[in-house]
Amino acid sequence: MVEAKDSKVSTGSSYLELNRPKRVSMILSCKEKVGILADVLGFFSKEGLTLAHIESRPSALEKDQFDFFVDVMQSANMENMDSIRAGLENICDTVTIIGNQEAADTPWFPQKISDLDRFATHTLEFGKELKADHPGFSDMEYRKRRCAITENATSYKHGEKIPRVEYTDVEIETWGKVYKRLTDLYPTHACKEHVKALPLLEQYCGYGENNIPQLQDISDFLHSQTGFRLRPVAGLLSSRDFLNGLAFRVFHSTQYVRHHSQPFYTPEPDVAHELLGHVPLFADPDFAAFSQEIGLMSLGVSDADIETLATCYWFTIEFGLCREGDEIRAYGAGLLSSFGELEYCLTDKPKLLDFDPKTTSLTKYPVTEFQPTYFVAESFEDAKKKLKEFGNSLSRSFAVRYNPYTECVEVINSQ
Ligand code: HBI
Ligand code: NLE
Ligand code: FE
Repeated sequence: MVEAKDSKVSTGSSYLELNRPKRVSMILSCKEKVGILADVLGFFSKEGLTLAHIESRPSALEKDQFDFFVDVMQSANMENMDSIRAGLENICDTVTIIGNQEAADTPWFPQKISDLDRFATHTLEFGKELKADHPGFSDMEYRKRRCAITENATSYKHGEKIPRVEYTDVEIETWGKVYKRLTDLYPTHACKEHVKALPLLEQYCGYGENNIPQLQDISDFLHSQTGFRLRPVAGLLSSRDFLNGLAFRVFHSTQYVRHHSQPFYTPEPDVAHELLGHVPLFADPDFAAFSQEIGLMSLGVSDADIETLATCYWFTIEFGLCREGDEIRAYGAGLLSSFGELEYCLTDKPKLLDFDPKTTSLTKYPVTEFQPTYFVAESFEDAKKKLKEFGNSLSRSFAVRYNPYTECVEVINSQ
């Protein structure tokens, strides 16, 4: 297991290791089958690839399956990695290329759930993108109230109860308007997982037009359904911190309410966005797994890869559409919390494309207005599969897996 230091992850490489020829590591997961090792070795030989190391271990994840850890010497024959991967996929069940040994400059990442406490004071100033007349910017009384609420978040530590907020009449009225308009739209616009979860949230967590539910009650409920938990956050986190939290099935949630003058749309997350947009979906097992997958992929990757994953996050968890029989429905939280955009997204105004991480991750998007383009997923299961495959192309010199018993991330490499 790799030991995390403050800013870098030590990969334990010695001077000699750093100077040895470059290698590419992979994990080949296979079902027990006579002759499979010979098939794998035959493939490398046919491709003219030299192995520097091979070992097999029983898979920690799948029964009756085992993993070959292979280090291949870097050579000209490795130029077409896609065809090498495809060839290996004909032989093995899953192929994870865990990057080359050069990528030693791994940014720090949380390895245990309480490491998330370090993000508490890292929030970014949102405002650059906001017009100066945005009410969340210029209404001083509103800003003061928000500061009072966000104090809960900056001092919060993992394992504590999330402090309850006593909301004002104005805040409850704003929430009520949003709640009413959205719940009218959900039966025709929201995906089935959302429609299924809302009555449970009304029953167990105090969801309703006249009550703003409390984060702790929701966190307890989600934990009982999918293991997801909420953590209060003072505002926007960096994409890296925010995505890293998802690896632990932790969702950072704001607790303040949007400005009363614009209930139909706000560019910033607020409690209505988190509780009506995100929370119902985290109660669904497939969606929870999909979200955690993006989180796990974000641990220790380069800034460029974080951008790529943040874009995938944006077009799925935040603004995703999905197919349901002949219909298209919204599952993205940014849509499910804005009655303006929820109506708009299913008109013929925006452009709809099929979700495909490769193209999706290259698409630019505005953050303070309705989206011009949405991506449509076949299902959460399918989106997860596509994303996982795509994740193999990101540069990282190790793989990770989450251990739910210890609530720790385990680092897997060939050492
Ligand atoms: N921070 N608190 C918070 N809430 C979000 O929804 C959020 C964030 N930081 C980044 C982010 N969302 C995304 O847009 C992606 O960059 C991951
Ligand atoms: N536009 C959304 C809303 O109005 O609820 C919030 C999006 C946050 C990224
Ligand atoms: Fe969001």
